[in-house]
Amino acid sequence: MSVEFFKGIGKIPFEGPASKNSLAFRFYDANRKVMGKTLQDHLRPAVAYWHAFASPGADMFGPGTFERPWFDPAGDPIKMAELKMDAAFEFFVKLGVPFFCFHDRDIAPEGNTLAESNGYVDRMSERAMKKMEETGVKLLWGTANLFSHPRYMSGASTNPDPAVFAYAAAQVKHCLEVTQRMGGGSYVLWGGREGYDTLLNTDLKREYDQMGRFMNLVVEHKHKIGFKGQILIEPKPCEPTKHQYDFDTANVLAFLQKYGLQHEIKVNLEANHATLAGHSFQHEVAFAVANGILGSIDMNRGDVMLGWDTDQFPNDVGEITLIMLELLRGGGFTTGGFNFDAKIRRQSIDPADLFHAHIGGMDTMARGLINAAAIIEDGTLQKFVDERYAGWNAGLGADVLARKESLESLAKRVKDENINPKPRSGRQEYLENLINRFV
Ligand code: XUL
Ligand code: CO
Repeated sequence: MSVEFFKGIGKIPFEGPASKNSLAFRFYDANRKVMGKTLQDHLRPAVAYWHAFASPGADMFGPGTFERPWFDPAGDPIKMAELKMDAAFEFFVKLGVPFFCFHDRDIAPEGNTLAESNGYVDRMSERAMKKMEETGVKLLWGTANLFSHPRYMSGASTNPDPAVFAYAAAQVKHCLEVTQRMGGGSYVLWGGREGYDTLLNTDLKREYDQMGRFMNLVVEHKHKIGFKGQILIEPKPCEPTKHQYDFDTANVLAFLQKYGLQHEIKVNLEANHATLAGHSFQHEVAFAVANGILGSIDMNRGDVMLGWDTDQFPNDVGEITLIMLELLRGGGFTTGGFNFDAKIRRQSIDPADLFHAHIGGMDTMARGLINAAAIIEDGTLQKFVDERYAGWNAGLGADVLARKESLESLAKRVKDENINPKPRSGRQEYLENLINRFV
């Protein structure tokens, strides 16, 4: 029996909207059915091991503020990793969350050689698998940390030194295999340092080609070992580098097409990465859905007054309603889900703060999903959009799409059929009011 870390906190119940209990769900009723599927199956929420358990609460001006027994600097690194894992699974079970996500370096310490590090990861993943079996908690996705160690300071696959490329390849090979053993639904590649700080020392073309080669190697290995999960790239425009190559979904799509990977790799979007790229979160989800490459979503939010990746828990029901609308229109998740890539604030030092953060996030997502389903069931919004584009379904519009027209024939039709279009209102304010009826 492991030591209880979250003392005094039991299993988080669902108590309904009227509840004033801060340690209860008000909207996330896991088994409630919405459009034929339970909330849990729609949302597939996951806890991010790194923010919740590996991060000490440090920022660039000061050290960690979170007192966790596994941060004891005098402790044996493996014992500390075990303690951390016990607390993590205690948290997953008490929260009632079906999934978690991890980096190799979150669950196990780094050794002196890659072989030693891999050994630690194997040992800790075996412990995790036992706990997964006991608790029923599953792995949404795994990923390798290719950005913390100084060897990766100039990038992993995009490093000027091919030895770093090789090291990263070996690390990903192992983490992909561990993710497969653990039954992970996806494998994520976030290009944390795949970019540049200055073009003065950077051969951009070479680096892009290196990354294309790397991703092809990952996909080849996935097929070789028979991993059935989805490979995902996580776009982010900057931070830690000045410019990251996987800038946004449009950029990643172009990259995938250039290197022949458009049918192999999808995206893991993140709310705060979308806003850092100058897009709304909704734009990124809509763009990924429209292009058939939405894989999974890292759920968080930024702060409109701050220009960096604050990774806060979502709490804006209006915004999340629109995200859920795009998701439902796209048919929902298959192997993906909503991973809370979000951290509690540096001042949130009580273990209960971790519960409040996730409860709030899950409630916000549940409300958003219920609202979005009501908007879809109401049908007014879709009817408006359908009518707006109805001209493309038959006649002139259909002829253009069927390649029956040229510039010449269109010029002739405009003249012969007396075509003289009249502007029609986009009715933005009416539609905004319509949405607010459901929020
Ligand atoms: C960093 C970030 C990462 C990835 C996984 O901004 O989002 O945590 O999700 O490496
Ligand atoms: Co992320």
